Amino acid sequence: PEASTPTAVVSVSQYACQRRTTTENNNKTFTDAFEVLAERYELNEIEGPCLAFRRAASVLKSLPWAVRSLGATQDLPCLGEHTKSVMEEILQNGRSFEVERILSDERFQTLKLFTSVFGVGPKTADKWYRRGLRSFNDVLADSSIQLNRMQQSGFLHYEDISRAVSKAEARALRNIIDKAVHAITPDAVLALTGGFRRGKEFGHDVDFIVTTPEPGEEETLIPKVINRLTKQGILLYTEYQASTFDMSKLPCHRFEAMDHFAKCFLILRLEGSQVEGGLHIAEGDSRGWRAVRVDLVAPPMDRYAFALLGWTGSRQFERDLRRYARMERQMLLDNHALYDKTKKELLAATTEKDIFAHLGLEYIEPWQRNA
Ligand code: DCP
Ligand code: MG
Repeated sequence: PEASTPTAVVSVSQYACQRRTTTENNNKTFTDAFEVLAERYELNEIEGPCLAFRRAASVLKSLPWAVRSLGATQDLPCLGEHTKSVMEEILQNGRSFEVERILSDERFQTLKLFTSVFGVGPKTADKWYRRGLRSFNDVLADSSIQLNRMQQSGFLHYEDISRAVSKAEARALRNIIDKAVHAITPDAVLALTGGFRRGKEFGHDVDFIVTTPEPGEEETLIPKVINRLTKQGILLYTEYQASTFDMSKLPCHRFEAMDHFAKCFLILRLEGSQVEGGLHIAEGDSRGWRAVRVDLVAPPMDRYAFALLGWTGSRQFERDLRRYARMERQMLLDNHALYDKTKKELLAATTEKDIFAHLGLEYIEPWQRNA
């Protein structure tokens, strides 16, 4: 027989949008450690190493096998010196001392605690920390701190919002939003997006895209939905942002964290009776309802595919789609549009598949985008 059959080497792309990543993670010990390191750099506003650890975690998440030795990683992209030394430590000791040091660091712990409140970002958290505040009680007892409306509801509903939302709860919310938008416009389109569209069992919120075929009508859709939810008495918090989208200003050249579509950040009251199998709440909680974070985005219909692709995530998948478009295709992609810099034109798309095709990428299903 042949002395040796060459092992099929399927190379792993450096771009998450060329990998298929399901919710099954075979390398959780490594990726959890990388996430802590990335967060530490993020909180210290050191972007390069933060991104490097996020990319490395994303590569390992895409593997259908568990890494058992450093040698097994030699053909993988995006694993640098620092990353490999952390992996080596974990392979040898089952844990990383650097990660443990970060997790026991007072500043890290406090910033993580403060940013876990809805409406509190890294800047505010750091300001509170530098003031000597270390706990929620410290913050709430400090009379010189003026919490904004978002932070007030963040503290008010802290227990509920920091508890994961289940798939059944997401489905119940879909029914509520579906009834609302269709009562307003019978031909409205509603899509569940974010982590739940990727097949996740739990999420920190529930994300929806709503639109209508009538151009311009999508801009009034969210205020009308808000109105209806208010009348139903289930709106606990709302932050509405009107559309600042302007087709003539495309393409946007720099990466923008947020798009310009009309949107709202809500906290809704979800009744247990509406959730199949019941609410995902603490044992002994007998209120019969819980607060849930919901985001609604309303792009115009001709921007729907771009908005859907942009809001489905994951964040790393989105980052790499944009990076791939820019680096490999001389194109600019964001939640609004795809621009071909060579042809100097905007490319049309009615489905996500159209966008992947424009980019010359194989289509990746939503549940394969958990990069
Ligand atoms: N998104 C993005 N950049 C942002 C905010 C959002 O690309 N600054 C996209 C990618 C996210 C999606 O929107 O996947 C929804 O945002 P979420 O924060 O709700 O993230 P997920 O739904 O993916 O996860 P979770 O389960 O935490 O809600
Ligand atoms: Mg989400």
